[in-house]
Amino acid sequence: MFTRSLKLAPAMLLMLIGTSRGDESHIVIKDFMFMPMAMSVPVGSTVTWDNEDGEPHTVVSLDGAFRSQALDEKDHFSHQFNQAGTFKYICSIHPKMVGTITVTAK
Ligand SMILES: [Cu+2]
Repeated sequence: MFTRSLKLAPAMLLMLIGTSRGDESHIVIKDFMFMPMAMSVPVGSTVTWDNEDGEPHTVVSLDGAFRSQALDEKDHFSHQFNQAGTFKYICSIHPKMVGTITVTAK
């Protein structure tokens, strides 16, 4: 029994790290794409978009929940999601760039 709990300890530690990282998620903008295009986060999470592209992009929610300024290369934009739901967004400069954030109740 004792040996088994020792083996479980590292796995539990990884789970704790995974949980704390879950409160802040990153989406990379590169090659005219949001990566990942679809992301699911728990209520209260902050999502940060990092523009790693050599082009300006924006992050604009279709229902008006959030809207960034034009992000130059290395700029970023964050939004905290305090309501459950599905939030579709686009880059207003390149409307073919689309993404979805699904916010799940805790
Ligand atoms: Cu764009």
